[in-house]
Amino acid sequence: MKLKLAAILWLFLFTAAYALEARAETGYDAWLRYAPLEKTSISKYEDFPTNIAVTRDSVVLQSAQQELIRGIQGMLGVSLRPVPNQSGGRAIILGNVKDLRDRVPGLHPSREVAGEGFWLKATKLRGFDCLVVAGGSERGVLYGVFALLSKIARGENVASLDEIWQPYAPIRWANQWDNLDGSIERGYAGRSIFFENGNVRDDLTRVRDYARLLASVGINGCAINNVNANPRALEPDFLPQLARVADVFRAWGIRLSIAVDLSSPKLIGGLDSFDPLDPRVQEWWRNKVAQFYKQIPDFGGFVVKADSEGRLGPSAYNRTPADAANVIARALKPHGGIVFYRAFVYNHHLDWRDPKNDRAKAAYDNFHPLDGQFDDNVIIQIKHGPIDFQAREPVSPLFSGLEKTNEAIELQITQEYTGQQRHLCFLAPMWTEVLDFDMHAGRDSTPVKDLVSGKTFHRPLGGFVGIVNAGLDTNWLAHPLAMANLYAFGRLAWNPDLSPRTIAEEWTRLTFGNDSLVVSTIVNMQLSSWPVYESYTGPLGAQTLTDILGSHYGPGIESSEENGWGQWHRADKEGIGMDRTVATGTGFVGQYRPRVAQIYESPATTPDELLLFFHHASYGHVLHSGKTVIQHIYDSHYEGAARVDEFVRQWKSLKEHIDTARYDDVLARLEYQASHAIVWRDAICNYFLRESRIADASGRAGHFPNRIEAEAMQLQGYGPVEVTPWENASGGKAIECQQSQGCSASFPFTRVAGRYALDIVYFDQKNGESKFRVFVGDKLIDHWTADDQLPSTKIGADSSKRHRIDGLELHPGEQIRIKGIPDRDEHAALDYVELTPTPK
Ligand code: GCW
Repeated sequence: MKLKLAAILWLFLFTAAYALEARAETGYDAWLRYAPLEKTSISKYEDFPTNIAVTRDSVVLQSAQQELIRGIQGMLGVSLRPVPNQSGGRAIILGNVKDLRDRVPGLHPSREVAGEGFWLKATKLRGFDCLVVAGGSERGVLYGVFALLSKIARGENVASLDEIWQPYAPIRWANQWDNLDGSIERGYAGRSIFFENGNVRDDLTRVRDYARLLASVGINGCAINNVNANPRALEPDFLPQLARVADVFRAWGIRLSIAVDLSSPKLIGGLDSFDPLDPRVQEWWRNKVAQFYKQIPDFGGFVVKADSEGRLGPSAYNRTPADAANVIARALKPHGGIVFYRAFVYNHHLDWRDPKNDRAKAAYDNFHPLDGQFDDNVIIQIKHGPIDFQAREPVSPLFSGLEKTNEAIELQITQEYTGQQRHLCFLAPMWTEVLDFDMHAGRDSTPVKDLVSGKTFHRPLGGFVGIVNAGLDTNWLAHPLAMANLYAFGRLAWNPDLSPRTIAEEWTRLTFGNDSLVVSTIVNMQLSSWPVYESYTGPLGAQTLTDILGSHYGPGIESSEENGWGQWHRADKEGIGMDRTVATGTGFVGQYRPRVAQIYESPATTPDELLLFFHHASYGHVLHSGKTVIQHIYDSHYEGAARVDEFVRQWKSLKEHIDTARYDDVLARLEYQASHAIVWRDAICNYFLRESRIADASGRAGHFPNRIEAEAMQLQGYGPVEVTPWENASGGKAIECQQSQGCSASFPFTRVAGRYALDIVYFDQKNGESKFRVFVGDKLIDHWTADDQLPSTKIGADSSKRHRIDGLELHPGEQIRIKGIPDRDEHAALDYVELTPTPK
């Protein structure tokens, strides 16, 4: 059949399909949906090749070929016909550059296509319009195929393609923090796709599809277990199980790696020591590694977390991280393996009373003195900031503290401190800020991206590691919009010069289609989401003011203080922030190169958003913005919460433009986020109002005219309880029901007659499913079950939730009654209600 005719037929079918909304969108396919192209785009591909040829047979090239067939079938409705290469006709030809050069005379890229790079070239071969996907290697071909498919999905013209792309850095790795029992540390999207009950899962379908997703954005390696490593991962009987994962990964060009416990020689190896300088220990690692490569010839290597958060390390024998890293590196070297040694080494029993102590200094203090002592197949894996993935941190000074050592930047895709995939927080803007930051480590500019990729100091290895923690949830990361972070990580690791806007736009088009309203709305939401999240959770570089000792989720302002963990902000009655200057503080600023240190040493030159990271400022201190610190805290929290409401409105404008399943899912999440942003806002504003005793110039903080506290209602069965910390519930109190038949809280409506939104703020713990019913007079107007899995078994900010009843017609004198029925350890607790007139 002529393609033009086929195209017309497909056009017809697509329109019909769209009308019926035939595609079930679960999010499983993420950005690789290959949905039928929109009418406006499909005509661009009328002359698209119908044949496909591959220069040689290999598992990676087979994946590339199958992917192309699948994608073109989905988007253009054309079944590409596999043909032997050189057979003529309009074909897509896949192969590595060398093979193609031999077979297709006259095919010369304008510059070298090396390693994992690729060349996409539209050209005439034997008189036929062809598309060549040429890779510097088989992986390069695979990446080229994904790039080509992405262009088509986004409706780009491919008729005159001639593009060469090279990855910025060789290391583009994902890390998963999966435990062998199937749980995931800081995982927010279900259980492990790799492990269950101490073993690798039997069914590795999800692993295959995950590998495909990773490969599609150029990720070439993955460590699959928690860095808090279970030594069992090194047991001989576990190895064949790991080999099964490696087999699945291999087809997508992903190298497998695992995290190891440095004390394994002692824990499982039968030795009485794990001293890296003990020859028996060295021998143990050599043998262990040799066993690995027997079963997994392309094994990637090991990730090491040692002397950190209770993990044993070389300090047990007075040895250095270099001693420890090198013993493993030397075992791996003959096989081509790598050690990722994490720089996240710090003392979590720091004395908080000593104003000179500073956790931020740890990575540099531990690793800078060892520069030059690490073997060439060791990479120091450095978290992007000196503390721990906060809503805002400066860049780690260690990036410019190593010149003769390979390094990689560790970015966190799993949103541990940035809303745990319940809040929208697109991290590409944060990451590009970090990657573009000039560390002034040489005569010319030395942005972080050049330091980590090895360009600045000509290192053989280096690049990017992203902590993902994808799970068994159908859509991988729970929040449908959170997948943009995984996509962005891969794209930035490939090309950190891409702008967050470009990345967000690519992702949105691939994930939701090319409808311009959808694209512009989602891109704008994504791009503002990090500043918005920051504005209600972590002002002016004070870091995420969250519960440091528990969930790392809701507010927990004092939890970081007076303990050894060192995430201190030092708020008191006069001011807030840590003095990290050389002159009067901890001296952390001195770890930066002089031109950077100069910026941070003085509040006058420190940017507002990092002021409290570097300086202790009084509440009355005037920022560059012209506001005082305290007024900034009030304003940013009120503005931030209002901006989340704006997200809800923006999203609602897409109702007719997005499939129902994803539309509803995101809407529910945004509405929840809007309510949780208020919990954050109130906790932080009320806390600092009490501390500073300085009123909010706009009169908002501490005043809630539409609010009725639950403890002030007429209670039947319910009793008041104190909430700790006090600022995490309205008025510091809530009410709980201890009787199984249920309790009631009522209040009379006393305002003018009209339509109102009634917000009921209650607590939804994960250890029970209480039921709520709302009556006006005797009439039941709404009911629901508190069955969410928020990260808490107690009442407080983490479990706070809002149920909204909209457009409620109310008259003075009417009695509103909320009935709560407890379940197990959840006591149907209520915080307050708020009545807001509904605009006509
Ligand atoms: O941010 C902290 C997390 C830990 C994590 C640790 C690390 C895997 O709270 O859960 O442990 O960082 O990066 O090692």
